[in-house]
Amino acid sequence: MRPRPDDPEEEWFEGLKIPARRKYAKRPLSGRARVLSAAEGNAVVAEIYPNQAAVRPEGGQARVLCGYRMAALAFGGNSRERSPVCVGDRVRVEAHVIVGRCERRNVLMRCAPNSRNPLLHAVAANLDRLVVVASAREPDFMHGIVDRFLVAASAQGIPAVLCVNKSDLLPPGAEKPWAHYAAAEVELVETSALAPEGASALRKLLLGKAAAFCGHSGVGKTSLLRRLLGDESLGRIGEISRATGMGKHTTTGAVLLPGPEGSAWIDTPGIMNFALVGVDQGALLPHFPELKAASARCASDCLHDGAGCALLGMPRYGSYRDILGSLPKKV
Ligand SMILES: Nc1nc2c(ncn2[C@@H]2O[C@H](COP(=O)(O)OP(=O)(O)O)[C@@H](O)[C@H]2O)c(=O)[nH]1
Ligand SMILES: [Mg+2]
Ligand SMILES: [Zn+2]
Repeated sequence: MRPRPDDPEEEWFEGLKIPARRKYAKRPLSGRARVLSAAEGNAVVAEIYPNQAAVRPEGGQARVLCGYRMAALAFGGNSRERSPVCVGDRVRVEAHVIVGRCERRNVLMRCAPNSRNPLLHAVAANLDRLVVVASAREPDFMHGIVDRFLVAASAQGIPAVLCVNKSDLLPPGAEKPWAHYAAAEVELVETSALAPEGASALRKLLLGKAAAFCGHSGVGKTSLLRRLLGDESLGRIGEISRATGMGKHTTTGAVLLPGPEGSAWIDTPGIMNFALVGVDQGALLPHFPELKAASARCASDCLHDGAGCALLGMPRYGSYRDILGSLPKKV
């Protein structure tokens, strides 16, 4: 089966080789399917294909292609997820079949748009850091998707790094509309994937950690990973405008790339719109820590929507209001 582009908001690439589906031995289902404990896992999912996944067995660097045993995974997983496992998932593999998924420490989840039945899309699981990548120029810094990723990270308890890339394109003395993120309990780094040492501060933050790189297309996620890993052949760069239609060999998914000192760095395709899952209106404010702190100065019945509110005029207030308007009252 070829991948079906049911999500046109993602990048699509031509020319990618999807491995031919191999035959998997049918093995009887032993015991009741359940979510496994971390100790029962023996591999980590590196990439998802239709009906298959590439995994990295514990301690090894090699990728192994596996099938799923759906019956085993369906019980433990959420039936609304568009694939039974995601990149970063710890799994149990037996004879080239994923027979179980371990509990997740955390998961970056979004609602996949444009499906007749909205599906949950687990982008990556078990992260030590979420690297939210934006660019200083080309495209100009945009806070909308940055704040959505920061909320998703905060809601899952994943420490976030805001990486503003393409710093080489910023004229000296230019205004930095991201400077205020230092107050938002976010680690802030400026990088240039083009300069030899342009990503060294980021590298220090991520060494030995599991980290997913997220953000709009074209901000330089793949270029940064090439720089960090010293591998110029990795991934696909700058193919944003060549998005193609149906029927091509394409992939949409995240890819786990093993790095130095046990680092597991995950490249993700650009997502135009990151729809939050599992956060309702009442739970949003704490995910904007600097707004939450300022709200102590509001009247106790303040709805943070107009005159007299202490949050008015703060840098991320507009962003907070935008996201609030997109969330359900209760989940
Ligand atoms: N000037 C400059 N260009 C960059 C930088 N990083 C990436 N690019 C360019 O931006 C384009 C998109 O990069 P890519 O890594 O594919 O972005 P991704 O979609 O986020 O993975 C490519 O043409 C890159 O060469 C940077 O730090 N500075
Ligand atoms: Mg990329
Ligand atoms: Zn208020």
